[in-house]
Amino acid sequence: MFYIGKYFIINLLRREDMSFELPKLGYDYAALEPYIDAQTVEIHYSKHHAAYTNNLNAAVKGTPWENKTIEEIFAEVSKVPVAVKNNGGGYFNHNFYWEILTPGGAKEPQDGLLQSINRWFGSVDALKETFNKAAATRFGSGWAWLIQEGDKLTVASLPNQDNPLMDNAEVKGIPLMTIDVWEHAYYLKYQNRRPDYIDAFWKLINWDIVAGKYNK
Ligand code: MN3
Repeated sequence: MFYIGKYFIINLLRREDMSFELPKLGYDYAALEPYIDAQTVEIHYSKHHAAYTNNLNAAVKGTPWENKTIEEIFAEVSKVPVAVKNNGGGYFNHNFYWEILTPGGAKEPQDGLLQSINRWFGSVDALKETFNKAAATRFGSGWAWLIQEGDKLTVASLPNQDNPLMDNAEVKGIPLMTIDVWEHAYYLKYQNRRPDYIDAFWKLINWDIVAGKYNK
């Protein structure tokens, strides 16, 4: 009985340690109103994001990737089963998306990040124009990204749940900012008006968090 009990407890701890967890939202579902409506946030987080997280845990179970971090999985994503890639991307990308948003908007980028934006795009407005175009013209489902490659900042859109940390991504680098342009991210409020959602997204960017990723 003792050994059975001990074994059971160890297994519970291992599962808890190794599973990917749905991170808590740092705000209420309604906190991004009026730019992103409460129902969209609730469904996006508690259904879509939760499903990617659960499906990722199921997909890595019993595989060589079960005990790896999501970044380690992305570094060799060309070798992993497609369910690990797609759900791993969905898990990471949504963690990232919720993290870089903040209720009520945020101040403009500052200091080193601002200097770098000015250097590579000319101005924050020019970055916005480039980023919005990438997001608006992504055909079908995907994400637009602000990416740091060494010293350089660049903007790209990637399909599906791909991201720039994946070893086989079309554009690689450190992700600084992202927008989800899958229809589930905006359709309830904006229907076919994806550009209006992208414009509204700029009212919610947490530039302090983006700067923290840049400074790394
Ligand atoms: Mn989504």
